[in-house]
Amino acid sequence: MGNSKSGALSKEILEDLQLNTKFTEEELCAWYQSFLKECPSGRISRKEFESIYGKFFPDADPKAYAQHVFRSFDTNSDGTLDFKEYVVALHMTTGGKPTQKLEWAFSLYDVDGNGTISKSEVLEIVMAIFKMISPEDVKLLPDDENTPEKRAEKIWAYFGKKDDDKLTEQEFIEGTMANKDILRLIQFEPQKVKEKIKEKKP
Ligand SMILES: [Ca+2]
Ligand SMILES: [Ca+2]
Repeated sequence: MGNSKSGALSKEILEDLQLNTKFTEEELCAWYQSFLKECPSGRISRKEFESIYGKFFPDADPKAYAQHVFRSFDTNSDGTLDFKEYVVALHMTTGGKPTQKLEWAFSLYDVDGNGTISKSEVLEIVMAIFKMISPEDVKLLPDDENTPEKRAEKIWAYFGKKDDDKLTEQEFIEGTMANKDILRLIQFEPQKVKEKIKEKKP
């Protein structure tokens, strides 16, 4: 309650984060200080999040994808990211176990949050991903995955689902773990992005 400006992490949040992530108390405290410097309110709004994303992808249109990522991180659905949500998100997307990453990917693809993924939800996320792929890179994609529709179709076929079927979280995680192709198709290859960011640095 309004203690976000006190400059210290509450013991409760600290213990919770240490339990659920690999970060140490020192790391978390230092991180919290820089988080407060960037976000004095202690919360990141959707707009702020979008603009951070925009800086990383100046040549693309990451708005749609950023909105989906924001939704998947905003676990209490209050329209802002607090420090805890932010750290858990970073942990899941960067340092967590493969299953944690896939749990996060499931929540990303479950656009309406009803606990299952439909084919149209797959298409919606794939469309957002495509807005971030440069036209030159799209040209390099195999013929059966070079449009959002084809790519969504391919993902859905891998799971062996009919058009009106739904994917449960377990099916999604098991299927993705068992098939590297699905894993490649559902994600926005961050490796490529990292290489690009490196290239751009003088
Ligand atoms: Ca929130
Ligand atoms: Ca859903």
